[in-house]
Amino acid sequence: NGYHSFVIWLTGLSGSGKSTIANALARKLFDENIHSYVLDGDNVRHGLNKDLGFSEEDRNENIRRIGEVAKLFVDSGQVVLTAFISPFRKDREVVRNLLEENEFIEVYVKCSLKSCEKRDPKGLYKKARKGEIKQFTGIDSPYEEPLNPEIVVDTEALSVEESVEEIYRYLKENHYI
Ligand code: GGZ
Repeated sequence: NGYHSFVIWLTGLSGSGKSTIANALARKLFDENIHSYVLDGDNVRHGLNKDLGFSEEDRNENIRRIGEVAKLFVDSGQVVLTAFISPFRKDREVVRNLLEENEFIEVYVKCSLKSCEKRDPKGLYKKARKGEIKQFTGIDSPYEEPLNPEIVVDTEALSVEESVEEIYRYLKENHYI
């Protein structure tokens, strides 16, 4: 293949659109003959990281392991798309530092707490507000916005397709693909 592999690291609140965008981007890349793999809560938190919860320590370890896995993917020549809240700046920096400078593309999937809470696709915010889920990001656990992400997609303003297009354009313009 004619490209070097890389990690697209999506970060943002629950309900911001990370997994949806990652999966739509994977489909678009596939259509361009670029094979990628999406890592998200569904395939990581139920398997490799099923021993971890949502305390700050466990989130640190969750992201550390995902970073190591992403690095293995890159070493094997795969493009990897990750969709985790990854709320702590220092954890995202740890992953960035594991990889080469041009291998880590941080995408802030930006959506206000208010809108995420309004979307509430799984009813988790409602449960968190009632105290049925503790340490929920945005409610009683922090989210640290990226200060210098490669890309910001504002999912309150953009459709899924438009967000995907933004990321795709970045990849083209910067000769990743
Ligand atoms: C945040 C939680 C929590 C708590 C369960 N806080 O919207 P979802 O449901 O499908 O995605 C969320 C997912 C977050 O897991 P991550 O591995 O991405 O988190 S982190 O990067 O912070 O380690 C949400 C669900 O798990 N979920 N409890 N307390 N999200």
